[in-house]
Amino acid sequence: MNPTTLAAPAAAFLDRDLDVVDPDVAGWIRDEERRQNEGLELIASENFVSRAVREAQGSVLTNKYAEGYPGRRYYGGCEFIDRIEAVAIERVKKLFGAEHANVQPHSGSQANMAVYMTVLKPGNTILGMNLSHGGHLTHGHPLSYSGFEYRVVAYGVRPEDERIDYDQLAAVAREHRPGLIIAGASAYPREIDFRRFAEVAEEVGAVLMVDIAHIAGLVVAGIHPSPVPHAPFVTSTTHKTMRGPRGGFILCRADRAKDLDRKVFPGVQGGPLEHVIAAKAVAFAEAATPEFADYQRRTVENAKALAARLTGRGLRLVSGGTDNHLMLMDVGAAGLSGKEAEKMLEAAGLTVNKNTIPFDTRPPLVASGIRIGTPAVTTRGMGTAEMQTIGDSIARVLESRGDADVQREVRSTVAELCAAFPLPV
Ligand code: DSN
Repeated sequence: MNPTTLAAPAAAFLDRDLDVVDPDVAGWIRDEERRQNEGLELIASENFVSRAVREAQGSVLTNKYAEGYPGRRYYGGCEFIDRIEAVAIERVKKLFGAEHANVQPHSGSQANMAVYMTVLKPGNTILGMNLSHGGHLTHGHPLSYSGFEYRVVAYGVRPEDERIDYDQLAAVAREHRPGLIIAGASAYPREIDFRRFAEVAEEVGAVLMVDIAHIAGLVVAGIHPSPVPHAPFVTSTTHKTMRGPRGGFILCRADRAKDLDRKVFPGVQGGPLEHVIAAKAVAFAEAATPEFADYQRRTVENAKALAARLTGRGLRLVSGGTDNHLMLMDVGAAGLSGKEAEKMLEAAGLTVNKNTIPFDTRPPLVASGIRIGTPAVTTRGMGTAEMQTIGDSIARVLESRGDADVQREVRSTVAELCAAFPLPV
C-alpha cells in the first residue's frame, strides 16, 4: 500500500485554511483587525504585539503537553520546549534582576492566586488597595477568589490629593496584622513607594507582594522604581506595557522558589501554554533592547502631554495628572457617568474603559470615571503632537454630550490619525 495514500486524509484535514473551515470566525478576526487598525486604542491595559510575538504564539508549540518544569516534566518530547521555557525564565530574571522566575501563569490573576497560596491559608488576612481607589479585583474584591478565600482589609488614597495614604496603610496593617500586603494597582496614575510598603510589611510581620501588571514595562526601562529589592514576591502580566502575549509571570526570592513553583503547578494550573511561553520569551528579548526603553519613555511622555491637554480643556483628572502610562478622568465632574462617556467616545472611534474613581458613588458598571492610557497609541508611533489632537477629540465629544455631528467629525480625525500611523498586517 502506498503510504502517501494512507496519510492523505489526515494531511488534508490539517491543511485547510481558516476561511474554509470557519468563515464566520475568520471574518470576525478580520473585522477585529480592521477595528484595531481604524480606531484609537486608549485602554491602558492593551497594546499591539510584534509579528514575532504572534508568530511564536501561533506556532506548533500549542500541540505540546509539558506539565512540570524544564528538566522535570511529566511528558516525553520536551527537549525543545525545555530550551524555550528555560530561556524565557533566564530573560525575565535578567530584565528585573530577580533571583527566580516562574513564567507559567496563564494570567495575572493566576499569578496572584499562586502567591496567595504560597504565603497564606484560607481565612488569613490580606491587605490590598480598595478597587475603587485603583486596586484590582484579585486584590480582595468579594466576587474574586481573593475576596471569598481570605479575610480582606483595604487601604486607599487620601481625599485631598487622591494619592496613596501610606499612614492609613500602616494604621490598617497595625490593627489587622495581615499575612500578606499587596501593593500595585490597575488604575492608579502615580508613582508607588515600594520601600514604604516594605517598611510597613516588616513592622507588622507581613509578606509583601507587588503586582506590577500595569507598570512592568516602565520598571524594565527604569522609569518607575523597581519593587524587586523590596518585595519577596512580584507578579505581573506580559501584555500591557510589557507588550507581549496575554499571560503572567512571577518573580520571587530564591528561598521561596520551590514552594511557589509547586503552587503554580500543580497547585493552580495544569499543562503550561508553551506557545504563549515562547511568545513571552520573544517579548522579553524585545524588552531588553534600547528601543523598548525608548518606547516606555515616549509612552509616559505621551501620557503627560495628553493629561496636560485634557486638564487644559477643563476636564478633571484624578490626582491632577499622571506619572505613568495612564490617567483617570472624573467625568462625573462634567455631569456624565463613565458608562455614558465610554459609549460616546467609542462612537467616535476612541476606545477607553469606564472606571470607578476614588470615593465613587456610582457602581462599577456605571462608574464616574474613564481610564485612558497611551501604551497602544505610542506603539503605533504617535507622539506628543498627536496627543494634542487626541485630547481635543476627547474633550469635544464629552463637551458635546455625544452630539452625532461632533462624533462624525471626530471619527474622521481619528481615521486620518490612524491612516498616518498604520499597524502592520
Ligand atoms: N488588568 C485589568 C486592567 O487593567 O484592564 C483587567 O483585569
